[in-house]
Amino acid sequence: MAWWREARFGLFLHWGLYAIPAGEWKNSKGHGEWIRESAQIPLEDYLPLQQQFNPVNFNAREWARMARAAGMRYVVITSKHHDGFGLWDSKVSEWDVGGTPFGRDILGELKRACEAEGLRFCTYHSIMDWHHPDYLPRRAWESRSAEGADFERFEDYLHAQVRELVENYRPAVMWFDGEWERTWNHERGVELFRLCRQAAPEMIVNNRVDVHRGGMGGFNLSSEAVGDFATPEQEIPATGVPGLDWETCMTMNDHWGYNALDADWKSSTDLIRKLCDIASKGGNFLLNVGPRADGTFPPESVERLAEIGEWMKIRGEAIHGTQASPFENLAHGRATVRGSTLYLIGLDVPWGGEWRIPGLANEIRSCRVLGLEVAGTQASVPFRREGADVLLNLCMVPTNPHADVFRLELDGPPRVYRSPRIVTPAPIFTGEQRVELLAPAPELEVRWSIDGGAPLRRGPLLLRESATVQAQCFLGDQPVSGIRTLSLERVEPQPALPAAGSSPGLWCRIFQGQYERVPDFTTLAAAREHAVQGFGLPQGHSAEHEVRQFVGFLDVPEEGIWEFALASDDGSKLRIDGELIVDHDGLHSPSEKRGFAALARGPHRIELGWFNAAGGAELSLKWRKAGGEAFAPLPAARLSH
Ligand code: H79
Repeated sequence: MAWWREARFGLFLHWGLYAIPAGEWKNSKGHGEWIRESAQIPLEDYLPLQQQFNPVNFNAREWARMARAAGMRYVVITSKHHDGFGLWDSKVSEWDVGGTPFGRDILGELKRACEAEGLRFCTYHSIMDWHHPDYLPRRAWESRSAEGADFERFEDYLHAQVRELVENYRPAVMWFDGEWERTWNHERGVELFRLCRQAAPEMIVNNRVDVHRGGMGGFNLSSEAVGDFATPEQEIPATGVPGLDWETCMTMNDHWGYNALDADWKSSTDLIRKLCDIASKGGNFLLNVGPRADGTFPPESVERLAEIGEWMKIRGEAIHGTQASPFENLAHGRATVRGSTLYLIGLDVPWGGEWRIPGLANEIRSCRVLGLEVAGTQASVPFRREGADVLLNLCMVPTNPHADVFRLELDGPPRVYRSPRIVTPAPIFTGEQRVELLAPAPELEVRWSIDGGAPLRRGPLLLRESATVQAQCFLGDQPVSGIRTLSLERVEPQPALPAAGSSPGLWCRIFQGQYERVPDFTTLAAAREHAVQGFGLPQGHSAEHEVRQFVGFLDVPEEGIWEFALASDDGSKLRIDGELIVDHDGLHSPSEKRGFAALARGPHRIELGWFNAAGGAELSLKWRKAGGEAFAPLPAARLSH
């Protein structure tokens, strides 16, 4: 991963037959690379595009030069998108550029151009394939019958194409997508991942090779998931995840494939700031261009790449090879680090005033603005200290309309005073609760308050009532960190019921219907109902448009706070004694939510609602004593109805 982490910035290319209609089909507009699906184009109407594909102005060297000049370090091109069309002449397919009037090896030309420009060449390869006769499921609106289709045969084809790509082009990254349909599963993902590792051990593979990527957020939810990096799409995560590699992919306007009418372009400033934001969180930015049918980039994309490049030429050192910001809370900008160099990237800094950098323990050897030279030497920025904070004096005028970068040379890697951690087993408690206050560095002392005043009290904290705890780190008598706040609520345990059910297991009611939320069961008639052993779905269950309600009693073995982990695809809701404990409602791919309940020893009413709109189906409920070790399924012996 070393080169990939260093690179930080890459070019995504969505190019294929869909560039020809350029977003319009008959009287409908607003399409992109999904046009076959979004305009519901039967295969026979889409096939003729192959004979129209003739991008005579395609010049791979120009593309690679533009990427290089923008400060990008790698290029990911669609070897095959969901329409199944290949940008190389595949031995196992006729549905590729080999069968077009153009006939040239697009991937090969781009690969050589990338090498000439010092860029890594990478491929995007869709698992979902709307062209291959063996791919399943068929679109609902397709006229082609699914009879005789054999997904395993499709899988062989997929493997053969991936092997070909590796043999012919040795991509540095294999970027899979289209993995969310019910035919794809973890086992198939693992097999494809292994094939990639064997064929090219150095090749990086994204997490969409496997299922469970957690929707557009893109982070894996299962510890068994394979894949080398997470793939948030069209979004930047709120924070980075230490130790986890990730890459945000994003469009410059609102389409990946070329759409001639899409004028909703992000400004260069916006794109540059997004790159800074991503780098400050330790991620990569894969920025998309959808080339036109003639083989050229849209002028708006060309212009943006050039403007980003202008900025990167002088300030790229704050992006390439850097690591995430050490700050918890830096107002007015972003930060990145390389060794003992700290980059502060101003986004809305108080020009003419001072920029407060919170809790920086290092000695600062120098502070300069990149690109600001006075009489041939880099201009120094005056600064002063106030307690543990550093105040940069912004007496100069900005040098750049997008973002100015301040480079601070420190006496070593940045040491930043972060606020203390407030640790309790749960946000609720019964009786009394000891609260742990952990300092992030040994030389710091934590002080606290529970009355809304300044955190001045020292020593252990024992709560007997609900309170909002505030905690701050002190160095000697100096407060040096931000204040951490956590509200803790004292609750009475929910009393147990006089009796549990008389039969073992739960009562499960099954409903049919198209829902986007867990429905109100009181007004619904069940299609079927029967007793089940516990919460979950039957083995291999994949019914779509289905709703289930589980009702019964849970016999709680000891009084206290219990934590419940509810995993589902799609939404689910857990109620205990009528109270909503976990709200995991709405359309989503497999993910988990947790909640707490204060329960007395003995039986409690438990109710779980779940629905699946379409695609994969999943449901599991686990629990543990708050602060306890591992989650475990609710024991069948404790369930009744
Ligand atoms: O290639 C570009 C798009 O064509 C493709 N990915 C980028 C890189 C793309 N395909 N689909 N989408 C984007 C949106 C699809 C979203 C969903 Fe889902 C698929 C919603 C439900 C199934 C994402 C995956 C959220 C849950 C599973």
